[in-house]
Amino acid sequence: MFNIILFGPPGSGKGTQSEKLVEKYELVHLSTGDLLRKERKLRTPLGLEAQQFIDKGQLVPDEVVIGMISSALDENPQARGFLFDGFPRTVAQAEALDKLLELKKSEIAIVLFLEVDAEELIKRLVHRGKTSGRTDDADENIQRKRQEVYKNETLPVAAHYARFKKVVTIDGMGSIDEIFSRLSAQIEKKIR
Ligand code: B4P
Repeated sequence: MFNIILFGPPGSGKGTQSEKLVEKYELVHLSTGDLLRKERKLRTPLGLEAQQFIDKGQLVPDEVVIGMISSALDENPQARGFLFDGFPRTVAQAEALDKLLELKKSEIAIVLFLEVDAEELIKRLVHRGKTSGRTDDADENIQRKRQEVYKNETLPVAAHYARFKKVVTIDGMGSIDEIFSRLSAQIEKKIR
């Protein structure tokens, strides 16, 4: 299996680039943000609980997202590999993921870290908020809170994988196609 983590702050383009990468490399796309929004739409107890955190710009509790990822891995036994988008977002999630993959005799091959200027992130999210209908996009204060949560809780995940020399930093400024080429070039170096 070839497993990738697409890492970066909220609005860095993880969802946008993931859609293109999973198609090109035939990977299973696992986005915890998408999975949580699906639960909310179905009004499941998990979805309703998660929404309270998402609306405040906070992270959903680790046990909820780890459980979701564990089930998704089991549901795709034939996968050639997984692209993790927006997960792991805490060191506890990263450690849980490493263990789940180890049980499947696999591991993370590469962590692609999208770097984008702080003001550009807010600009993109404000823009997305005009059409997405997402409650966490609606308000600039919530977006600033999400960037703060990212720095405090999510950034240490990069340090976790840097210890294993798995992190590659990618310039996330520019057109969607330019960034896609940069990501693809790094993946191809790893595949060969
Ligand atoms: P996510 O759904 O993961 O979303 P995101 O971080 O907001 O955005 P992403 O980086 O994917 O940006 P996108 O491509 O859309 O998280 C939502 C919430 O769910 C979290 O805040 C949290 O509460 C919860 N959650 C999710 N996973 C969790 C976990 N593991 N643990 C705990 N809680 C969790 O791009 C953004 C915008 O920019 C789009 O409008 C796009 O069109 C635009 N864009 C993209 N690339 C561009 C480019 N190159 N130039 C200009 N615009 C661009």
